[in-house]
Amino acid sequence: MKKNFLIGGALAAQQCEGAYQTDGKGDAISDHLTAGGHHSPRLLTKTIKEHHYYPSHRGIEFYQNFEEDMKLLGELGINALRLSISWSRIFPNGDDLIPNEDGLIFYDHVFDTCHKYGIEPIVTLCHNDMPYNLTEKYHGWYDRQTIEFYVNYTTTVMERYKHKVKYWLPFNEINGAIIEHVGMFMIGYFKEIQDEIDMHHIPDHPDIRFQSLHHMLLASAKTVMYGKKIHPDFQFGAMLLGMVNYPYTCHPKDNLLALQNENIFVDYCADVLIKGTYTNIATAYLKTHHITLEMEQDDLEILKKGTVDFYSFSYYSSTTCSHQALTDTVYGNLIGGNKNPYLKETEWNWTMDPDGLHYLLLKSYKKYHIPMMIVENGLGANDHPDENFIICDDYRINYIQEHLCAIKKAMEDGVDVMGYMLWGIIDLMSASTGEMSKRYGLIYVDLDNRGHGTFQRKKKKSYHWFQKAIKEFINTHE
Ligand code: BGP
Repeated sequence: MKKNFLIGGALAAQQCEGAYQTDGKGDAISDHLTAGGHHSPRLLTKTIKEHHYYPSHRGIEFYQNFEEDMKLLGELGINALRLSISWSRIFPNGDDLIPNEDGLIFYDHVFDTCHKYGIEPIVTLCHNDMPYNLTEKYHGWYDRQTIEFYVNYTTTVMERYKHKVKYWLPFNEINGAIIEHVGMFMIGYFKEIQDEIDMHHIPDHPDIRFQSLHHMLLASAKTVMYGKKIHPDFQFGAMLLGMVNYPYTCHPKDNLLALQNENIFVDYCADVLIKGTYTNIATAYLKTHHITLEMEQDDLEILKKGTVDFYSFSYYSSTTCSHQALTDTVYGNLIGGNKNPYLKETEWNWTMDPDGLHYLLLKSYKKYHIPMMIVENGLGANDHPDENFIICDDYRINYIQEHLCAIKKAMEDGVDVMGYMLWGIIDLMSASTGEMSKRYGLIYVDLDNRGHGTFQRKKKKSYHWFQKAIKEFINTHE
């Protein structure tokens, strides 16, 4: 392994910071999402309603506690931490001309604290969130003007933190925009919502989704282009929702379907971000679906110039697909599929498949030949502290161990892996359900699904295990 292998954790602003409307922060989409559950959807509400609970408003109070949290992460021995900047903390309305200095100061402190503990920040500029005002006034990413608002924001923060941050991810899971209905949430297009709606069932318009995605891809490319001018050492990553979608049987039609799914769901974006081009397969897909992208003259040139340096992705689980209608299904990260009889599932019905990670690394590296970074992976599980407040999360240890092992195997196969970030290294609320009980962390946070608790932090068994595992992983592979 290379000496500079990055190993650490990942967080997202809206799932941990809290501090709603504090120090000039504007409303973000996430602030309008109610708490849901495993089988009850989160609602997106146009206004903030008293009878609903909005978990992002307090998060885990990372905003107030980040120094204590970073100290725990420093002791853990990680050398990198992926976190996101809340766009609406910097530009409260999105279209403001001048940034909010208090917001900028907060992240100055966060990044300084990272460096104090020898932790390299990896910064997501937009983690499925945007200032709420942009959704009202511009229908999110559908309006081309949003590109300029975003670029104004990204250049502001890249200029401000150019001596503190080297690794940047312009968007989280940008290919989420390709998923029917969910993609409408990802692009922030809420025009038809009267009052409130299940966030995963916003009326779908493929033409609007793909046009908005084009704007996001352009915004990413422009950010890379300007970023390289701000500091030539900046490293930018594509950040994709990593999907392994096996054919359910060896029926040729299942195999073909799996390939077609992957071509569009993952490679449509990966090809633009990494190779700077819409491939024939992408344009043929648009044509068959009667979608015509509106482009300006230099759009394709911008995409070509603003390609990224590394391929990063989230990976939690795999699914299967069948050309026949099957009823036995599983959930997964934003998309589910057919159940795989060979694999076990988590309490939230996400399939556990470390071999899938090995497979994905091999396949994506062979396709793109740029360094790979796993920027999200982990197990969402209910933890049950005993009467002495001890948390024995062996299930989480097993999960992480098996996935680290899969990474090692991929590296032995020749894949250039540059880092591994454990999702939700400190317990935070779930993005899909808004629950606190779906915990990923090595550090427990005393908080329940309705926001009750002391917010006290406590190291779990997995914390102590990971502390050793990091050293072992780095030593055995140097
Ligand atoms: C990804 C998101 C993260 C995170 C993760 C786990 O899609 O980028 O923000 O939340 O999924 O999902 P969940 O929190 O729904 O368990």
